[in-house]
Amino acid sequence: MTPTFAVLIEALDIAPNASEHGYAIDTMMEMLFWFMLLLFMTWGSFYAYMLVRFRRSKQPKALYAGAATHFPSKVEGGIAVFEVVILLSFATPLWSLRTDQFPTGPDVTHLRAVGEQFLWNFQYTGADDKFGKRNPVYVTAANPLGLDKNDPDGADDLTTRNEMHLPVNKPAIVDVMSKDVIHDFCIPNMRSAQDAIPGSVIPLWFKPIKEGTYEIVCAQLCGSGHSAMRGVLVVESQAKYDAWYKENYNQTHPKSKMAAAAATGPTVAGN
Ligand SMILES: [Cu+2]
Repeated sequence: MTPTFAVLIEALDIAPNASEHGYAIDTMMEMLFWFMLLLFMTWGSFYAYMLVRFRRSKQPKALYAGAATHFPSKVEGGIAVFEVVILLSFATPLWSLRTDQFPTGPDVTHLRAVGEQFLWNFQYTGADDKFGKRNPVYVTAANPLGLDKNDPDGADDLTTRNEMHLPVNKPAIVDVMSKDVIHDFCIPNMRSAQDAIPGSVIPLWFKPIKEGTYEIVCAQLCGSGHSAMRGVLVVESQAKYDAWYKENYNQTHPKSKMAAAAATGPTVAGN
């Protein structure tokens, strides 16, 4: 397991990390926290020292000439350089690792998360790793994503509402989208969040490393039902995941319905 230096975050057990990259994020967050505490204490002590050092009885008359040396400006310059180094050598490479280098291969689960006031729709690609086409004209209460039921790429797709499952220890790519307003697909335990912006498809990826049930929330104020916009992520063994997929697939693709659709020619099934 990846080592973590996030002592405080681990000890407080708030939204325990369950993703592979989460320890790096926790470590960075906590490092910054301790660094800020150090800065606060340093500047706080400096302030207290100044109050005592320049108290009225010792320094009755103010000096109007200002600083006599360039030392403070050099310190400020040094801090600015240090911050640029932090940004370019730590933050930017970590960001590029998350946004440019996506996992590939047969182990990857690929799905869409489509925000809607006020729930999350999910669409899994199935074995062919291809999403079935969507078209707004097919959107109905029974087909909220507007899937084109005649598209062969979509034949093995599974759609769910507010329920997402993933096999443990395998990477997942989630294409985050929205049907209406700006939402934010956020799974605190996976240390993952991404704005869902109408008209955009923005992928994020993570690798769950602990089995369990985790909360999916909307992290952008998106309307009156925003706080109710919650889903669950179930991370389980590959066998359990496969069984869940099959069971839900059979429920949403009843054989009789498919046969009827095939017999009557191209119609929009599921209306
Ligand atoms: Cu929302």
